[in-house]
Amino acid sequence: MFDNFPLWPQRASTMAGNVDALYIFLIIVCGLMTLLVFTAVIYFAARYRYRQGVPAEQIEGSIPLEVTWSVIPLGVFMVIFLWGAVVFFQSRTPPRDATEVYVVAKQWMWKLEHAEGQREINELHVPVGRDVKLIMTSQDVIHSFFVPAFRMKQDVVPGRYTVAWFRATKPGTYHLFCTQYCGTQHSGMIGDVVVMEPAQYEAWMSGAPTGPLSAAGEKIFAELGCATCHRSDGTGRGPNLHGVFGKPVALEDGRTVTADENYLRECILTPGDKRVKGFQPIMPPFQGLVSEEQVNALVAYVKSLSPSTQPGAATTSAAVVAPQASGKASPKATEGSQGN
Ligand SMILES: [Cu+2]
Repeated sequence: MFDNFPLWPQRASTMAGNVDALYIFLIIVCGLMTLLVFTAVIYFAARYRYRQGVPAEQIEGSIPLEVTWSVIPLGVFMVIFLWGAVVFFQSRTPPRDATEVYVVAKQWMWKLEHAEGQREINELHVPVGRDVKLIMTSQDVIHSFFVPAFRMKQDVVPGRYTVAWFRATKPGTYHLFCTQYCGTQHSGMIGDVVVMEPAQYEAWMSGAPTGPLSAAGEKIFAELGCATCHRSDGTGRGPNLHGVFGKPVALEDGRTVTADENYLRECILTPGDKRVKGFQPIMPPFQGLVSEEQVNALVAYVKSLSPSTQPGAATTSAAVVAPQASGKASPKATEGSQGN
């Protein structure tokens, strides 16, 4: 009956059912309350209407009644709060072993880079049944990554990473929207998320002759001369980056931060802001000198140096140098001439 009149978008991720259940609960609670209020309005309007010759009657308050209509809504609101918090934390906490895709938004397109090296525009291919973590940033204004079938939406903000994740449950092609007004052709900033069977996905993956993103990062790392100071034996003028990702870092100003994607990004672009304790402020800021794609590759490379958080990533990135990196990333500096 409702085949041509769907009330909901397709449910194609593990979060979709949870979000819908909460939403249906909210609709039922709101519906019942509306019914209750209007019934009471009509009943009281009739019961206490003005009647000729009948004097108005003074009605005193009732403590039990007031406690009842305070405690019951409190309980209902606490259920909404707790349920909402659980769904929120689920949707905001990417599983640790998720496949990673870097997203760069710009007016008016989506650029997607798989950690394995594949690059796409306005199309994202993912396997069914695997967790996918999106590490997103924008080249210009605020955009927002919205896949209704996954019940997933996250703003994409210039100057920092935001993170989202999903696990697709049904093969198919789903709409990707930009859902933050971002200029003239905002409505055209759309794309497809293509969910494939694992075997199909493997075939698609092997179709493109590219190396992993971390290998592209390793090449940029060498080209910018980063390796001169960030030595793996710990004797360099910069911190040794092996095993750093995901760990707490003590800063010169006394604070301690976690070395997540955003911290690595900040350290590349504005290294003076959160300088590691015990190191001199000698690293130049790379703000404006490297593209968002290059920053993503560098971050992926540094992450690959911490094998415990990135199972499998370190082995693939160690030796290979991605052939596509030289085209996209074109820093002129040679090793040793810059970046100390
Ligand atoms: Cu946009």
